[in-house]
Formats: sequence, structure tokens, C-alpha cells
Amino acid sequence: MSNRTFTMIKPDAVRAGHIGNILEKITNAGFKIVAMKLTQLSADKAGAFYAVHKERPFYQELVDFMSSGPIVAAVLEKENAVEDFRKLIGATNPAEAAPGTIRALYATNVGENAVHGSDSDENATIESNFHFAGCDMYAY
Ligand code: ABT
Ligand code: MG
Repeated sequence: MSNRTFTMIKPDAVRAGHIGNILEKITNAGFKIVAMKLTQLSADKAGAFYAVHKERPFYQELVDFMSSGPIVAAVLEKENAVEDFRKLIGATNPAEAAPGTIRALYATNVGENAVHGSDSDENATIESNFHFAGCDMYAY
């Protein structure tokens, strides 16, 4: 079990002004921010990040959306981080997300769903390293 996960506040939530509210939910749930930046993905970078979905019908739309504006990328630390963070954000489709979860509160629809959370310890490491150098992650 790893104690870190990777998140992005996606372009829809950044545009809607929800960065502060979402970070408050995250830290109130006991996650420590060990790396964070505001950045914008190029279409190439967004495509590489979501390469597992390359054959899916929604891939191009996903790449266009994820590169459409700035995001907040962050690495979060907490015991059981991956699983607990997926619980905090709720189901991929906000219509199915449990009340009080970040997606229930702030997501637009299944394609524009406000936040990303890693789905395994292995992907948490890959995704964190995709966005941050080791020296930009801080233990405290
Ligand atoms: P991510 O945190 O973005 O990875 O979402 P999640 O893991 O909850 O869901 P997955 B299955 O990984 O979806 C990846 C992105 O693809 C979008 N999507 C997904 C669609 O647009 N239509 C669909 O039918 C499905 C299944 C949602 C996710 N993200 N964005 N942005
Ligand atoms: Mg996913």
C-alpha cells in the first residue's frame, strides 16, 4: 500500500473558479499536498497522459478538453491515498457520484468531471513523475 496519489483539478473546474473549494475539500479530508502547480497541458501531453484510452471513442474529445485551459496538478499524501482519494472524488459520471463528493459538487458531466485521481499505486507513481521531478515533491 502506497501513501501517495496524483490529482488534477481539470480545466472545467479551474474555469468555474473552484480551485480553492476543491483544495479545501482535499486538505479537510486529511490529504497533505506534497507537490502542486498551475499548468496547461499541450494536446500532445494530454494525449500521452490518457494514452490508455487511445482506442476509446471519447479519446479526441478528452484530449481537446484536457488541453483546453489550465489545470492544477498535485501529489497528495495520506495513508491509503489512492483508494481514499477515489472515494473523496466520487464516480466518474457525476450523476452517479455520491452526495458530498467533489464530482457531485463540482463536475459538469462524465467528460468534464472536475478532478482526476490515480486508479492504482503504480499509476500514482507514473503520473506524479509525468508532472513533477522528484526534487519538486516535498516530505514534511
Ligand atoms: P480520470 O480521473 O480522468 O482518469 O477519470 P476516471 O478514472 O474516473 O475515469 P476514466 B474511465 O479513467 O475516464 C477517463 C476520462 O475519460 C472521460 N470519459 C470516460 C468520457 O468522456 N466518456 C466516457 O464514457 C468515459 C468512460 C472521463 C475521464 N475524464 N476526463 N476529463
Ligand atoms: Mg482514470
